Amino acid sequence: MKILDAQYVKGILVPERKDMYNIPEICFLGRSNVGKSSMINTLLMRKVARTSSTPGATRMINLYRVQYEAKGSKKWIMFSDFPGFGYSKVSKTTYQSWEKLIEGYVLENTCIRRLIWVFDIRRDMDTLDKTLIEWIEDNRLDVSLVLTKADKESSNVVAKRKALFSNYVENSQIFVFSSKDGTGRKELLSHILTVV
Ligand SMILES: Nc1nc2c(ncn2[C@@H]2O[C@H](COP(=O)(O)OP(=O)(O)OP(=O)(O)O)[C@@H](O)[C@H]2O)c(=O)[nH]1
Ligand SMILES: [Mg+2]
Repeated sequence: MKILDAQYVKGILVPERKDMYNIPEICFLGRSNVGKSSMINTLLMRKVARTSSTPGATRMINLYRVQYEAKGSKKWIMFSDFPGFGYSKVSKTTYQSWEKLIEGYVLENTCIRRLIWVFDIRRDMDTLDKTLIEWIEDNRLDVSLVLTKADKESSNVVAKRKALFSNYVENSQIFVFSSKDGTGRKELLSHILTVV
């Protein structure tokens, strides 16, 4: 998969008609500050998404239209960067509005091909994550897990963490990634290509 172009389309703050672009879409979701926006930039090899060391950087669902070349033909795909959840400094009202936004967006959008659920490889799942697993299973959504910030752990620990996470989710593929050194970039892009 060769990325030819990537453009910011818009930020979505309130639920609206979701299928207006009518191209396959991949959503990046997960806890605040895990590295969702960085992952998009690394995958696209362009700094299109805003990142920050302070949690709560992404405050809307930001859409990026991506043109790529595969098997000699040019195609379009949408990457959507979600606000992170579980960040305590965001007010309860704001957080609830994000939850509603994300839930409505995901459940009503027929273009979504896969959720990419991004984890910090060093963190364990907690009750909030487990609630999300239930929601994903109840709604029969297709999800793949990506353990990012792998550069922060030794390869031994990375392998152990990957094995541990495979216990939490059945029927989901797990990938290891680093936005810092590009680990797993090719694998994740190829995976995305197989699901669109
Ligand atoms: N070492 C390392 N740092 C990373 C990696 N990915 C992201 N970071 C750092 O983690 C911080 C958060 O990254 P973001 O990409 O903004 O995270 P996010 O999940 O989009 O955060 P929110 O939008 O606030 O939910 C930044 O300081 C990044 O530089 C990685 O793979 N390795
Ligand atoms: Mg972000």
